[in-house]
Amino acid sequence: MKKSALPDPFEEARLQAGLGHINDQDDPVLMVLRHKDVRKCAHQWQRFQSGAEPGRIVVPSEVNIRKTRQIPFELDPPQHGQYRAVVEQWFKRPLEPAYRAALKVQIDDLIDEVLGKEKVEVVSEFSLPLQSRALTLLLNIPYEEAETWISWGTHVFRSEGEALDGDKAAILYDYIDEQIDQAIDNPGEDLYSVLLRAEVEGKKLTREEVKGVMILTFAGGRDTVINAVTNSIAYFADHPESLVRLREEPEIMGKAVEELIRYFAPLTHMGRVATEDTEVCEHAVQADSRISLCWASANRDASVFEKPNEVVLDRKLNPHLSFGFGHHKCLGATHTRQIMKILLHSLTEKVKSIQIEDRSENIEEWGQFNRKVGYHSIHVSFNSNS
Ligand code: EMZ
Repeated sequence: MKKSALPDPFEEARLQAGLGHINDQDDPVLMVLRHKDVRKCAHQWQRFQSGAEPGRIVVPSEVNIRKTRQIPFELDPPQHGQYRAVVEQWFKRPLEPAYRAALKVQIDDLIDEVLGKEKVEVVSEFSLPLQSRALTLLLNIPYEEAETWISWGTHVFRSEGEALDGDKAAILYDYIDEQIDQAIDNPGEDLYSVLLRAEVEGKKLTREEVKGVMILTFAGGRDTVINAVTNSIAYFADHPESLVRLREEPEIMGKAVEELIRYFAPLTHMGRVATEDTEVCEHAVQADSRISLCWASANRDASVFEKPNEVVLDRKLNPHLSFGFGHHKCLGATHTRQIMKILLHSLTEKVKSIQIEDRSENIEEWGQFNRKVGYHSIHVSFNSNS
């Protein structure tokens, strides 16, 4: 197995029971592992809700570090749809030609920058700046603001060796509060101002609700995008032939993006809270207990994907669940797909090969499962095409 591979730790449990067990801060989680069951539970929002206590559907639970409800992610229908409608169009802007052109300039510049260096640490010097600079486009605010976010490191709620970090979270909350104040004093065309003007059922969003959307925008697309970008670099370093293939067959770029996102599954799983006594895979689930929908496991389900553990760049049918499933499908998916598409294009245009010097893997521990999700750090050199 190549070193850039992400092994599937769930296979045996998925085949045997279809379930896994985690004790997360004394609030256990029953992991749902099969593609079919994950989709079914995602659909049953009345039985498995998202609108529980803020932070509780995230695994590891964030109930101890935040009170603000993330919107629309921690709401159920019908409120979910009403709030989602406020931001849906905004999050589709990455499809606009001008947005894509601006993103291409950012990514090209970054690649030129790393090509000029002898050695690069991908997570901190490539993926994090890429994610943060791209976020200025999504928020429609000045490019320079990215420097502040880069200084926060890869995860806003976690720090090295610590699953949850309340002090770090406070930096984000204070920052968002300040930004909201500025947008109130000086409204513009940025996401804060758009949210402050928005209405649901004829009523303006409260400050807490605006904050809830902004926290989600910052937190949800951070380590996930960073993992997707870092894993892509590691993958192309180990598979120079794939870079050559994409250069020669640019028409498969869209499929390749979906396949890498399936294979990487940057977010392992997402929780739900049972509203009644029920069962999953013939296993009893008590009211008010937690389950998780394991996207990473579903993506390797051999009853759905042929050769699930291989990256098949032009995979035809690819109903992967990396962006979730059902009405909660990831709001940032359009933005992420554009980042990945442009990244692959720019790499094929500018980079001949990538050499890895050393890497430190990021292994998540979920009960009996250890899952590699990406890297803490990875030192490489980029070699130019020209
Ligand atoms: C939450 C979550 C959203 C959570 C789609 O995922 O992402 C996590 O990284 C955050 O910690 O708060 O935003």
